[in-house]
Amino acid sequence: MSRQHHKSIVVLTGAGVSAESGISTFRALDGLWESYRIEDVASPRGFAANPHLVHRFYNDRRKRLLSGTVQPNRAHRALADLEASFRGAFLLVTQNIDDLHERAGSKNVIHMHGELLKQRCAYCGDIEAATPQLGITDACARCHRTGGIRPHVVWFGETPLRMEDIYSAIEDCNLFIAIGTSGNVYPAAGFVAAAAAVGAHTVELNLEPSAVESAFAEKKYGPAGTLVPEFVSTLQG
Ligand code: BJW
Repeated sequence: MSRQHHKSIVVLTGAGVSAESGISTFRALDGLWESYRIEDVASPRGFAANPHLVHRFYNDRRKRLLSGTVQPNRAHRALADLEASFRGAFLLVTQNIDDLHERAGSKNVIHMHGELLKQRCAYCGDIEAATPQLGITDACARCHRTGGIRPHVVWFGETPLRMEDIYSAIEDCNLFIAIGTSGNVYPAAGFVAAAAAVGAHTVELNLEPSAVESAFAEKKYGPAGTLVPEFVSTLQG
């Protein structure tokens, strides 16, 4: 399959694309949800009940992301190369809140579940670069109220970001590739069905079959750092 056959590509990435960079996934046996209960740290109710715990969860992840030990891997770089060499429309939708796609050179990126390096005021909606350690006494730079500063991430029950742009790109795409995502969380897990419905070729690249594996026309299993450069080279060949 050469890139000449594809006019528009949408790539969806999940935690698996960053696993080889040293960032924990969520649902692995040693994943984040083994140490934390999802509803405690990734829901508005959890934040209301224990903001200290939620701030600590995200502060620790932010510190690690900025520590220097976490760097983009071959999968991030291959996707940036694909975008740079592809002549059609290219959109990278990531569920990840890290900035590794941007550090690798990707340009047209939507962070549908938000960004760890940003903070948002729950009162006025102001979005700013995150301070290293968010806390409950932080004041908003715009409305000056305290207690409303939260990570700029999308928790369960909240609406993912830029959904109209995402669905519009999927409706126009003829190649949809999902990489390193378990297919457990919606609406992202439903994108493959939306892409298949418009006739796009659909590809799953993952360590193991996802929960929505049967919806994909083509699937390859192994580490993203190996699979993604291999697959990208088939598109560039
Ligand atoms: C490798 C690898 C390697 C490892 N190489 N691969 C009942 C039915 C259907 C839906 C619902 C329902 N009840 C409620 C819902 C909706 C709910 C939902 O989906 N719940 C499910 C649990 C059932 N969804 C929501 O609430 C969402 N909002 C919503 O639906 O709003 C309504 C709406 C929809 C559409 C339009 C408008 C409005 C919000 C979801 C928010 C998710 N938030 C989180 C946390 C915040 C960010 C953060 O803290 O980082 O986002 S949860 C967490 O899961 C995080 C991730 O982005 C997300 C997805 O996880 P991901 O990336 O798939 O990671 P894993 O760990 O699950 O999988 C990793 C994969 O990689 C595995 O398969 C490994 O094998 C693989 N892997 N190493 C390649 N080296």
